Amino acid sequence: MRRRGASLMLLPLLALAGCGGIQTIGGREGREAALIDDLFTLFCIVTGLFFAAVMAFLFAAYWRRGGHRADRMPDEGATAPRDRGLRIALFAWTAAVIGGLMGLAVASFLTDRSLAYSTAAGRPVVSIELIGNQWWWEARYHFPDPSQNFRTANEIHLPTGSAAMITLKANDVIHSFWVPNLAGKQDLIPGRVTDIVLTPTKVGRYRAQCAEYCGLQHAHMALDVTVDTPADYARWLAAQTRPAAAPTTPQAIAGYRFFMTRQCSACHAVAGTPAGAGVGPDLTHLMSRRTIAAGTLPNGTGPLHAWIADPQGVKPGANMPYIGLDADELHNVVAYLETLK
Ligand code: HEC
Ligand SMILES: [Cu+2]
Repeated sequence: MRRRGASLMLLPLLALAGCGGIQTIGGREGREAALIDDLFTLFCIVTGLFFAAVMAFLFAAYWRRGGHRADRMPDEGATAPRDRGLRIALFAWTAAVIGGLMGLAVASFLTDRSLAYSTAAGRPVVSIELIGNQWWWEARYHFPDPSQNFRTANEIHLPTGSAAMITLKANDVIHSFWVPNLAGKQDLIPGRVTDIVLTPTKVGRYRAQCAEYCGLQHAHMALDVTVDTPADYARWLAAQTRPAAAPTTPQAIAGYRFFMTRQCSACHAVAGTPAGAGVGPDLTHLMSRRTIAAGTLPNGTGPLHAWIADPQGVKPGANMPYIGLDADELHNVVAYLETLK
């Protein structure tokens, strides 16, 4: 029994172990997340106080009745003089409950206004169209000068201190965009356009997860979110806007030929080449991403071989088919992909 008690006491610690890190509720690395976190704290304090008061009254009543001697009937004559005090206490309690609930309602309303304010007045500097697909994310960066627009996949970069307007669309089924460290959730609904504003305040790397069950590989639909200083962000933008450099080694050139003449270019785009399809992720700057297949594998030579040799083995059900390259073709294609810096 002592042992059981000790392990029970460890439970809350275990629950707390989930706090902190790149994907955590209660994170305060964005203006919106901090607003929601403040509201949550207020709710915990107010409801906690009421809970404590109810428990205190309960124990006081039990104690006054004489504890376990519940069979002792109350003496009606003896309690009568206390009625007045009891009535006042009941009125006070009712007033406190109404006041508490109204306070929480007003606080929720103000937080909501504040979140909406960031949409209206934040004058978003960054404009991203994020499209949910089974089971990967397409990101389209939009600029006042459309010649600077570019696409990437399964990752976004944001600068600190600016509001980013994320426009959300779904290509197939409902998905949900959720970077808990930065803001609340927003659904992506086929045929509708929704949006959410993120105003990151702290440089770092965060993980977004599709938060609406969307089929077989729902759990492997992550988005890598990097918050940069404005200078780093500008550097990243400049690199992303450039088209892909032409391959130079014989192996990479052979891989390029395979890519452009076989199935790959029917589904993928590489800016600056004839490949312009949008069925799968844009690969123009594939090697600048930390993961492939929406967070399923880390990016690198080995995982790329594994993925292209057998995408269905890595992510069963994914919309990239088994192609059946021979060993040379596989090495060549990966050599080409590795030039896409
Ligand atoms: C029928 C369409 C289709 C074909 C053909 C296809 N792909 Fe894909 N590819 C996809 C889809 C869809 C994904 C995203 C899968 C996911 O993450 O669920 C993908 C993902 C990838 C990724 C990971 C990209 C990232 O950022 O996560 C790479 C690399 C890739 N494909 C390379 C290739 C190569 C090389 C070929 C040719 C040998 C090829 N693909 C053929 C549809 C296709
Ligand atoms: Cu999804």
